[in-house]
Amino acid sequence: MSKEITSVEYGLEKIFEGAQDFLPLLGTDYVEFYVGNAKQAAHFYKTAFGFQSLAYAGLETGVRDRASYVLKQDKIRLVLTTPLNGDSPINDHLRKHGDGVKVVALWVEDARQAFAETTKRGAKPFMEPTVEQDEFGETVRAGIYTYGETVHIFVERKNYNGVFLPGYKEWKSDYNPSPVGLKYIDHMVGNVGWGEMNQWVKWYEEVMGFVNFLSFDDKQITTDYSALMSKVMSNGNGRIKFPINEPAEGKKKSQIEEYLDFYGGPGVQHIAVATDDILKTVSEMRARGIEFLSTPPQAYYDAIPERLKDHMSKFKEDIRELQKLGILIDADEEGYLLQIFTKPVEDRPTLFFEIIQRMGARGFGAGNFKALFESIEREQELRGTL
Ligand code: TYF
Ligand code: FE
Repeated sequence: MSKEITSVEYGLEKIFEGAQDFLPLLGTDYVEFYVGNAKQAAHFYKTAFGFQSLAYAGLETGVRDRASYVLKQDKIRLVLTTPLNGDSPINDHLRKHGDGVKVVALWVEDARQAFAETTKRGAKPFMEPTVEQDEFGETVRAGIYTYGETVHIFVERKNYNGVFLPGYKEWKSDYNPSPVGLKYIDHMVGNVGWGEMNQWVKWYEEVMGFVNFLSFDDKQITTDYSALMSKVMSNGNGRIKFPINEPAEGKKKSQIEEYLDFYGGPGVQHIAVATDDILKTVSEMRARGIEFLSTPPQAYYDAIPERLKDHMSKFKEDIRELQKLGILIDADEEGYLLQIFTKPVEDRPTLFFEIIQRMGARGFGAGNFKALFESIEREQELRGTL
């Protein structure tokens, strides 16, 4: 993984002076999903999301209890893991949550130190510091629990030259659909239970040294039904951003409550991935079968020039093209952003993806919340969960 920092991240360094550096994070290392059938899930993420085959561990490589497929697209690495027998504890996770994110792995210089600093501050251990090695070198990993059964694993890969981690073999496939332009993970959002948002905000502050740099209360983001509150946590260099949502009381059932019911508790709600050509990325994904939330009404697009104001002169995209694909547009002081949300990618209405293109803006599309939540409510209506 390169240490390249985007201009967005440079700007954030000034804002996050308040963050503490007892846990320096270099970036997201990988995201691991527990799934019912990793072979088929890998095919889906290759075909529809344009990921490339990278590495594999399973029976053929001497691993007896699980199979893991590692996929890559630019800086993003996904690991899809499935249990190989009924005794595996991964089954308990699957029974409870269905397919979903188990591990948000963070790249560090020193995994032992990351584990020591965070557990000292109250983190519940998931995995003691563990050295793994093969002919390509050595890695150290250690893990802690965050919300629900989700974990953070700290990955120290010093001079490791293998394709992913020790124990994995290079996965060469004859089936290689082209990438769709996904570049890096912009943010990953967690849903937590009623009244639990502030304790997780405090946890990220105290245990991880993060800062709360943006908050959305229920008045800003309550439509007729889909009430929630959200606080965005960031590490000191701004590379890692974790918004945390909790349900709020609305006229009908909050989308966050729907998630909690079907996931069986707190977990990762969405993964936002950055592209620098959202028109191309989204048309590719649509052509490959990915379903996105419904397009907002004409009035939403009519209001765009007014919303963009001074940024309109810099605005390069054709609003009609964006509308055709259902892409949302928002602006803040620093620039604008383009974003769109998939429908959940499992049968349970749980995890979904966001595709985002930042044109200077550092926000999260607050101006789109109303249109977005109305689209989500239309889906909830169809599911009978409103
Ligand atoms: O990450 C965010 O905050 C935006 C907005 O259920 C958002 O992507 C917030 C809640 C939600 C979907 C999107
Ligand atoms: Fe988001």
